[in-house]
Amino acid sequence: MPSMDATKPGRPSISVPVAGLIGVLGVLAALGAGHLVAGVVGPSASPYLAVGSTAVDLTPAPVKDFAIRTFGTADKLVLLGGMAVVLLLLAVLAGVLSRRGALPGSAFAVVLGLVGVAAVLARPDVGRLGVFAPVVSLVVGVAVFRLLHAKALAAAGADEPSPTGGPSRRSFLVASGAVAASAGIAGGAGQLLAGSADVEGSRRAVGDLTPATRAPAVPAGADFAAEGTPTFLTQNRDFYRVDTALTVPRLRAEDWSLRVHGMVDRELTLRYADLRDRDLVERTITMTCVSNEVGGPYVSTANFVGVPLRDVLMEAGVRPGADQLFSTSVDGWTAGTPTDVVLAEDTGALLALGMNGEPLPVEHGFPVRMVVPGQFGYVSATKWVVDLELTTFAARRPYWIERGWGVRGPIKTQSRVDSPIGLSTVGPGRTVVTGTAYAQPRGIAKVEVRVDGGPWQDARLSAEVNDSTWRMWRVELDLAPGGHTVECRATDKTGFTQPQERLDPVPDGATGWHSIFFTKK
Ligand SMILES: Nc1nc2c(c(=O)[nH]1)N[C@H]1C(S)=C(S)[C@@H](COP(=O)(O)O)O[C@H]1N2
Ligand SMILES: [Mo]
Repeated sequence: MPSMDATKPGRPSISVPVAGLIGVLGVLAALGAGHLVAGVVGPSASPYLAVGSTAVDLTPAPVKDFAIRTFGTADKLVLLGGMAVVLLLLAVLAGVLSRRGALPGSAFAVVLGLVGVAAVLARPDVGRLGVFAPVVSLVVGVAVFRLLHAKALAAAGADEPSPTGGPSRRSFLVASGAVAASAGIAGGAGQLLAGSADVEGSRRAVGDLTPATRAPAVPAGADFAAEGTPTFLTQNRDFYRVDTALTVPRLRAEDWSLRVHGMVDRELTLRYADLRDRDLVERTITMTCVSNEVGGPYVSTANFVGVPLRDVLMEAGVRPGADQLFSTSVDGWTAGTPTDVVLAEDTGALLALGMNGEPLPVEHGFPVRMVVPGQFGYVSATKWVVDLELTTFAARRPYWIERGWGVRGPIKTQSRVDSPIGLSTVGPGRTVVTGTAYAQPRGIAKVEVRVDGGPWQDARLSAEVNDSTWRMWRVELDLAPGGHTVECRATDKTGFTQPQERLDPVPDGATGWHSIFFTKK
């Protein structure tokens, strides 16, 4: 058995070029598979793109500015190209380190895969299914690397007659070719599936959405953020998000249009540029979700910039009897808003393009969404809106109404305790209790607090902004050491006080007093 003797001095080892090639093919297979799955579950789930986007996010501003100055609109290509070079070098290195055993390369493939998973999970614009892309990528990367490695090792160990002639060498070459071809095809297919729509590029190209009419500046003292309430304006990345989209609809501004039709005098079709070119108005609005439990988190505030929805409906000419404004999003979700609410001048409903100084984030409805102060989101806040039909409540039933929620969704007067946090322990001395109240569009007139079922006492309200926004409150209490329950209740400017009766969010919003229990040292 001469071959046994030949391999005696050491275990078989793969030649350097072949080892490097295996590393590269493993990475290509991983990327191709990930890109293909991303084509189905959402382009931003592609591990390569997600890592790239994360890199962009993490890049310090001066470097970003330099890149934009130097490479202009090619900055993204430069980044992706640079990533490719780094990745290939690492892949070659991992391959070469695996000349005898597959462990180093396998470990590299796992680490790379986990980086992809982390990057995809960190993307705000990836739907729940998105994580499949990097997971498939990881599995394929490891499997392909190990498969090719085993074949190459077999070929290296076999004493075969000619350099390319032996069956194990042929098997390796065939497998390598197949991997290279499949990776290319998978990546290309993923790209085709995702379409060539570059939504982030489109969003960046929008530029400044400077309003002709600015919202009054939020005064100092509009929140008690230092003492536990949210900040008055919610940063876009912290703004609550509720939608049915498994993957966020990706619609470029230049591809967007809005049809206004139904019971109107003349149909309108508006393009993004049509809205952009108008005098934009800015409004500070608190949005609220009907599915909030008492004390729940689905309430946030932003400066929205857009076109008054009322103006658009007036141009179309709403026919008498059209009591429902039926809006549809590009992904088919629908909402029905009372027409009289939208047409009332003081409502301030918007077709919003911007949010807190930037174009709408994709997950908050880019390019255009509706925002109707005073109405829960499910009856009014259609993101990615593409169709407005004037109709009647009798004629059409929107998405959540079909699923048992109320036809009408005015926001209910609510309040919650933000600090102390329930079940926490607070230190000695006076106890500061803060919280949030809202009753858009009526506005908050009063918030009362009581401890352990005692008498109600008035809380101090934060500086007022407008009646379509939330209002923070604060009290200082002298409490004995031990456990305490704090409750709050708000009264709106119509004189209506939030009722004690606990009702579920279904069908049209929860009621009841928020109460928290905490311990004082
Ligand atoms: N297209 C679409 N728009 C939608 C929804 C949705 O599921 N799809 N959800 C609505 C609901 S229930 C709420 S509360 C608000 C939330 O908006 P946000 O995610 O920007 O906070 O969007 C509304 N607009
Ligand atoms: Mo909602």
